[in-house]
Amino acid sequence: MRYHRSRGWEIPASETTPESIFLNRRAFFVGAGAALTVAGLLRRAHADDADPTTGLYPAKRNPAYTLDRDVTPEKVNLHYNNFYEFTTSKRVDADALKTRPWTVTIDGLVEKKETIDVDDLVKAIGLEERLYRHRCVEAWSMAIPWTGFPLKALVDRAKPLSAAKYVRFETFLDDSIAPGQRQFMPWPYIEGLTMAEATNDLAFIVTGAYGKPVAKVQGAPIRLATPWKYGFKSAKSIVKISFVADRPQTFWQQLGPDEYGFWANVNPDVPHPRWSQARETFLTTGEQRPTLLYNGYGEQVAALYKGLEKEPLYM
Ligand SMILES: Nc1nc2c(c(=O)[nH]1)N[C@H]1C(S)=C(S)[C@@H](COP(=O)(O)O)O[C@H]1N2
Ligand SMILES: [Mo]
Repeated sequence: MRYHRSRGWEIPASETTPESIFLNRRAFFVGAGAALTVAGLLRRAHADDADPTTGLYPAKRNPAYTLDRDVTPEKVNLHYNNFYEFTTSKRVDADALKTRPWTVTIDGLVEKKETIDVDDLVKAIGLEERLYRHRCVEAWSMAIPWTGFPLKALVDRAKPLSAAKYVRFETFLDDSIAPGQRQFMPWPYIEGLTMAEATNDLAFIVTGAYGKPVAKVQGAPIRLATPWKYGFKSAKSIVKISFVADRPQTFWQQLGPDEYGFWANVNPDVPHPRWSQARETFLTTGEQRPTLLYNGYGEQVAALYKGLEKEPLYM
């Protein structure tokens, strides 16, 4: 975002419509073969070593989470991603990521430290589907049917000690499969939330999307979704969740301390130092809309920030 200004997101909004995304792909010019190719791409994006949870999808949709726009087509979502471990381009190839077996370590200031297989975690907590908006700090947005469970369920399971003030998320580190990690950046990718944020009902651990296990480019097998914050908060392919006393130093803060902060709550009135946040471009249609405070989720989360007005809450 700071370091690769000339990449995909800087192309004009008119070029970020799905049509141009796909028309640019040679696969779409091969006539009758095109449908097969798309099916192949989708299959490849999901194929992996045995995932014993596939039978849990699609999960029951939680009707409490509604959208003011159409869901972004899956094909668009799978071909316009941010996953710097692999590339700074929006066309991510994460096939080399081996997502089974996959364990998540839960540690730090908790009663119950554990390293648990992601499938055991899913089976223990259970799954639901939620429709969430997603607003990238680059001013584009999507709407996604995520499957997963409230982060609060994981917090409750870990039984944090009173000294735990923050939850810290860490993405895998393996530069033999992730070429981006051979670039000079502050790996591994770290993100963080306060305990109050982590236990807010909206904070969601994602293991699926579009009614099936989440794809590699989307951060398989387990990622975060915090829809009132800019998208970079939602760390992908998580291997460790730590309960800590001090505010974590995040990946983006380390890369660009003047541009990316800890809180990163969506606010149309607080511009990024290099561009406005007043509007957003919806990726499906290229339609522009006014950005909403807390990405429209203020009713659920505004109270979290009472008394913190002096903090840079929107960066
Ligand atoms: N580990 C990791 N997590 C990440 C990123 C990343 O580069 N690496 N990019 C972030 C950004 S900037 C966004 S907008 C979302 C993108 O999620 P999506 O590709 O599924 O839309 O993932 C976030 N999580
Ligand atoms: Mo983003």
